Amino acid sequence: MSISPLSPLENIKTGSRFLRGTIAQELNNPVTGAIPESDTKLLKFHGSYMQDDRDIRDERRKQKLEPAYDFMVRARLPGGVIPPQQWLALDALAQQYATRGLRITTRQTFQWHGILKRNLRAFMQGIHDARATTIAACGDVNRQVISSVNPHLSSQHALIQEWVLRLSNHFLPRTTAYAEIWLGGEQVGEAGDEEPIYGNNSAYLPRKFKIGVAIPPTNDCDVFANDLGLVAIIENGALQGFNVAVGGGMGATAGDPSTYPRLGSLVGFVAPDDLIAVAEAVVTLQRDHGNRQERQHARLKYTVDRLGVAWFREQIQIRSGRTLQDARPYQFERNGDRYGWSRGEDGRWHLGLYIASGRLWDRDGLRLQTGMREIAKILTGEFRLTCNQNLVIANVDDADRAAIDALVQEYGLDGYKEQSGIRRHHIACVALPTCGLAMAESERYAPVLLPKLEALLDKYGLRDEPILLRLSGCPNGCSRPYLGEIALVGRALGRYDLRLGADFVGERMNSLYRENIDEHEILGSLDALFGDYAQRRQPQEAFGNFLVRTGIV
Ligand code: SRM
Ligand code: SF4
Repeated sequence: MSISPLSPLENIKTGSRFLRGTIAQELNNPVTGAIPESDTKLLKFHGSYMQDDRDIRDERRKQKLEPAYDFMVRARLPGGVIPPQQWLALDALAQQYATRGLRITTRQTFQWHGILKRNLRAFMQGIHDARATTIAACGDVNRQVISSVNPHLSSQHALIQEWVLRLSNHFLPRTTAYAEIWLGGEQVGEAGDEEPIYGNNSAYLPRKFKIGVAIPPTNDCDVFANDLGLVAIIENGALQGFNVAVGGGMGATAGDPSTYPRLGSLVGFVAPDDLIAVAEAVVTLQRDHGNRQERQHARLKYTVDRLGVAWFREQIQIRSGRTLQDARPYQFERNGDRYGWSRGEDGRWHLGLYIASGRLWDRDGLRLQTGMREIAKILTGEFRLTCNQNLVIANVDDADRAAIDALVQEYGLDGYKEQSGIRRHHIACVALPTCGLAMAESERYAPVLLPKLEALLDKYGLRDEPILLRLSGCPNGCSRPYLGEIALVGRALGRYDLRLGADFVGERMNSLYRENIDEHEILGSLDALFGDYAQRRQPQEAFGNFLVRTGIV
């Protein structure tokens, strides 16, 4: 029997001397704005992607110029918590080095776009000085751990954030390459490096790995879209532990039916004290059994499907030395974010703000980035980014609310007050012009599409109806489109798959309704369906549930 060769990236990793490659030398090469391809793969583990401006790619090719290379950087901000001083520092970096403001991602952290190679080191040093990091924000490792933000009300939320931090820290790579390359760390080389979790051959994981923690009744982080999903079980106001789900993931490759989105499978319940051991068992099982030959089949979801959920459950117990109890009952009531002011158990206040596709910049007559800076200057609490690309100004003293409200209004951050239900519940991935994988517009299409959808909803008196809309520029699924009640998944410029019928709580995926259609057909299909929904829906019935109950999807 012939054994398939390892994917080329496996060799790049194992030959990288714990993620060094030749990144340090190539940053100093003034001849090109790029770095070699093998280094671009390793750079991801350091939290950065090489990109080029796709709007001007053809023009530069005609002029025989190299593409307009620059770098996207993603921070690691577990649970999306940002103290005001840190906000100011991260914002200052955006002003000095980035071209597109601050971008809140669907995994509640910041991305910066457009950083030039010659500035990359100073940028990373700036992130470090702001007491943040970018290590393992991307790459074949455990990435940013996400968690529920809404409502940020109880002492249990604060406790769960401590677990988020513990998980995040536990799975950080231990390589000293990051300090060496970016922070002027001692050039000690890899001799002393060890990776107790990821393996001492520098192979790290077969593919990216994601952990999410949801706090019922809100599934605002789409917990079942994560490789390891944890549902916090709180009884009588106290955290009992976590239900554990394995094998979630959204990505699919266009035209390859052997790839698919999958929701995590519940395998049991674990008490807090056993959480790290169980999580480590899941990560190392994937390290040892994940597919290292074909990257399109390398995520944990394929490992779980190949070896079976029962086998995987058993192996978690053997490896961790812990017994998984039966999953505990819980109920999700909603997805999406809560906007406006809410009051926590301790009497402090939280203000949820809507940020269109997470982009905070001063443009088109808006001064969102400046407004947030002014708020950061007076805030005594902290900021929390949400997994729906929005943010919460959290832990605000009663006495400070009026000043914050005034700034929110002055800088046009009060959009949440008037938005339609579908706008308040939409997510759009970045896509063009920065994403190298985009096949269609997404973030830039949202402001064009939304008014047209709103006009249709108005026709049927559905403007305030909360409907989960997800736009993605390709099937990779960065906006978790397979969990949208309505989703558009880009296939080519101006053409999308229309998917319909997920539930409102992130527990049922949608189905393909029309393939590869243009805007005219999208609006035509939805016009008819909205009309039907307005007429035949049951009281309180969500759009996705209506479509499934009536057999439309
Ligand atoms: Fe993503 C790749 C943006 C969340 C699945 N994602 C990319 C890249 C880096 C493109 C690339 O590889 O060259 C995109 C950079 C665009 C840009 O210009 O900034 C990109 N992904 C994003 C963000 C910024 C979307 C957003 O609009 O907010 C999100 C950043 C998250 C973060 O802060 O860590 C983002 N990506 C997601 C999610 C959602 C989630 O995790 O909850 C998914 C689906 C869940 C999952 O992982 O299964 C997701 N991104 C992918 C995939 C498909 C993975 C797969 O298993 O097939 C790719 C492509 C890949 O890995 O090969 C990808
Ligand atoms: Fe890029 Fe596709 Fe992700 Fe959108 S879904 S950001 S187009 S990789």
